[in-house]
Amino acid sequence: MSEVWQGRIDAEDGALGRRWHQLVRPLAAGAPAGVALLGFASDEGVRRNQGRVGAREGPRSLRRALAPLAYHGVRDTPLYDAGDVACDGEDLEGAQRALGARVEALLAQGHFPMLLGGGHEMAWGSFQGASAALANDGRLRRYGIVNFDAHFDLRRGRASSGTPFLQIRDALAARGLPFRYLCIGISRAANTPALFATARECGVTWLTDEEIVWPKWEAACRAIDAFVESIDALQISVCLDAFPAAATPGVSAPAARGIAPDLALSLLGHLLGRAGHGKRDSRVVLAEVAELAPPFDPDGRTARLGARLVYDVVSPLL
Ligand SMILES: [Mn+2]
Repeated sequence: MSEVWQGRIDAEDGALGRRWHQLVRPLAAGAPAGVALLGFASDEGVRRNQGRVGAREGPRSLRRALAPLAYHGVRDTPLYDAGDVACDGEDLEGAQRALGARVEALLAQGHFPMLLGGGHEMAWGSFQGASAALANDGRLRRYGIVNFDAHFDLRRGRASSGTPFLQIRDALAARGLPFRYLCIGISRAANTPALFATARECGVTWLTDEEIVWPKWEAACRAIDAFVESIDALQISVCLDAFPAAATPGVSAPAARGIAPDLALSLLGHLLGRAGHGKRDSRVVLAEVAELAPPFDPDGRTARLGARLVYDVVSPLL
């Protein structure tokens, strides 16, 4: 862990000159509630989905990009590194169950799980943990997911990085619970009519990449507001392929158009505020940044944007 959490130290500035690498510490049993960074080192789902593999190295790259970021915390909330859940070989289902068990335990201990991916198959693992943690308090009845993604990830068939949200839909349906899913940044060019039909069947709400532009900012915010009003618990998922290839080349399936990083970060901030993130009655249960593939990210720009997304989610809690 220590080799990743390293960087510049502005000793002359004391407590006001600190960076994340100086605050992050390993998560120990019984530690006070805080933010827990948990990696999902897997690209088995991407391999099964016929994408470019490499996401297994994503968590490590995200930590490296987070290490030098300036710390502005005012609440002394602990910031933990909870390590990685890794997918060894082809046992993706086992790794997803293990991720779920870790997430459930973190939530039970009062931590905010901030997940670092890893292929987007991580969303099925994190949901397993969230649903187990929420099953008894009624919030699972009004569980929602906001996913920044060029793709619906609602494929049928063997579990992969393309199927997690249909798996979630099916798991909720098996309990007689509704599926509330808002996708932001859907690309018409990257989803066939069959996939749009599945999204319609599943009652999905989406905004295409053509709708995520500054002149349509208000409409996007209103769509987010309406969605947040319909839920009591929120899983936030960000797939780094939602952005243009020029901004995030280091993903399994780069996008030609994508959504602008500044606009996406502003919408993420709007979503967090609307969901009460950082307040006592926050609806935000966990967040995840998926699909960073370092082998295709030679200058680290994809990791840098992924880290900024993590930073923007975590900072209001610190
Ligand atoms: Mn995805």
